[in-house]
Amino acid sequence: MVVTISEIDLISIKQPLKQPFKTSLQRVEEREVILVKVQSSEGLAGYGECVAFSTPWYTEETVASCRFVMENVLIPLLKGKVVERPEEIHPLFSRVKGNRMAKAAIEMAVWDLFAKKKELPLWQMVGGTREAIPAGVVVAADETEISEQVEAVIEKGYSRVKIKITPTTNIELLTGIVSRNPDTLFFADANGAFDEQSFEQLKRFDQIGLTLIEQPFGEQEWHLHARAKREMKTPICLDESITCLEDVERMIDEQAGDIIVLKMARLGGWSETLRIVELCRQHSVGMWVGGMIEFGVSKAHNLALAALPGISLPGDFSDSDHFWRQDIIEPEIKVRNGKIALSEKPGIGYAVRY
Ligand code: OSB
Ligand code: MG
Repeated sequence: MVVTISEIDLISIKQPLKQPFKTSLQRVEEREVILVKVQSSEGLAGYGECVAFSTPWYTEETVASCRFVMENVLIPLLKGKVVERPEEIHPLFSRVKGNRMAKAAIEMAVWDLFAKKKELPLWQMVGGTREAIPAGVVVAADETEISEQVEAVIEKGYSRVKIKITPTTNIELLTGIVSRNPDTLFFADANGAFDEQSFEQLKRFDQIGLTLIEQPFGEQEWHLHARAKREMKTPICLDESITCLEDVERMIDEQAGDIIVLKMARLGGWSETLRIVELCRQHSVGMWVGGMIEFGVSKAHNLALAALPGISLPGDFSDSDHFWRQDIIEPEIKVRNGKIALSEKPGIGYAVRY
């Protein structure tokens, strides 16, 4: 199978969120992403979505840095190339240092393009076996709003709810929420808000019955994560710390965590992510697919990833209308009975409108 890459377009997408996304790191009210459209000489189009934020509060890359690197470095490397397998993009881009989010957006568009060329749903092309993906939602609100928002999402059918925590989170409030909802899985995400001084505060979360605690410490705090894994019974899950295969190897070697969050954007795209999934399967490391407050193109790639065997926990998969008045895909993503059905159409399986 041969694909000649003829056109690569970058399209800016900007929308206000329906309600502010509040974490200890940042308050997000408006979201800007770059939609990537890669076309082949025969007129097929593959899509990726660059999910860096406008400022470097979550990862080092930004919308502006990604646009610069894509326009000036990555697109010139790829344009006009004859590609036989989507796996060729990762080594082609490896001469460029870092900039994984920029690379991922283009690389993922090429994977979509190949799936369309093969007339296969992307989830089938990568070896997915599941037909419906369990949904999960994030409540990122002020403490006064959390109880009400959790009840509202459970009412909507979500059976996995992620709550943002800090060293000053009201434990009694959280304990009440978890114990009132015994059929719901609760994840707690700290986005690195704890440190050595607040270690004892973290331990208070061990008694609540959480499914996992996500990224309690900073991304390079391997020792503290290993200490948390030793001293606590709640599984420790790494998100920000995991940027490549070597980070996962380190987590395993240093026993610094039990579970990882897969974010293809941060990992540089499909190739690296599939290597990581394989490694985690071999070492029985739990995995789930994380969100980035993204639009439907990124979500569609993530749904395809979540279809793989070994992705053991529900990811950040909410309805299109959770964040957006209007998503950029058709049909929009809809949670039914706590699950999202995978599309049977080729590629990411959704039409893109922008
Ligand atoms: O830490 O998981 C995170 C959103 C933006 C940046 C970081 C994170 C998040 C989320 C996922 O919590 C929200 C979602 O897209 O469903
Ligand atoms: Mg996280």
